[in-house]
Amino acid sequence: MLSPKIENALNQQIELEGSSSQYYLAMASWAETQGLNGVAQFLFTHADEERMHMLKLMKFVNERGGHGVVPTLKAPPKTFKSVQAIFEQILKHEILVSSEINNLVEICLKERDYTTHNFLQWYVSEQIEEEALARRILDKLKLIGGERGGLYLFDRDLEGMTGTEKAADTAK
Ligand code: OFO
Repeated sequence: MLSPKIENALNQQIELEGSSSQYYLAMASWAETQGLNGVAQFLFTHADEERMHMLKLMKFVNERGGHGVVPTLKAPPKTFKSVQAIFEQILKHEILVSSEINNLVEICLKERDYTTHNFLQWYVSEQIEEEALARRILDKLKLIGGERGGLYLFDRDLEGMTGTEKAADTAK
């Protein structure tokens, strides 16, 4: 059984994962309007992954006798400055998510909730991957430096990928 404190903290994380999903969805849609189909596809997939992160938490909360609440989300931005700006925001956002996961882990230890602590380890590993992927993509974009031909190839590289792992391989 979850303590009210842990239930509340997990519901806050549900909200954060839900807003990550909306955020990436907004980026994906903008990228598609710019003809950046590879970037768009990558971000649409990423948005789905964030929704899965939210659902996984929701199911866990319900299984443990709590109530996973569907969050009210703020509207994400509609437009973005550039592809590089998008990936800079993604890295910043993922660093924030990692720090929230770490806070959650700490609360679990303080409350001696080892079951939730164990469950959260999946998120701890996932955050390492997400931050590393954003950094690798950003490094590539910095190398390209806004050059159109480079951006075209970068976009083509991302096209056809369906998950962060595949993307991580190509972004190396
Ligand atoms: Fe859910 O990992 Fe990104 O935000």
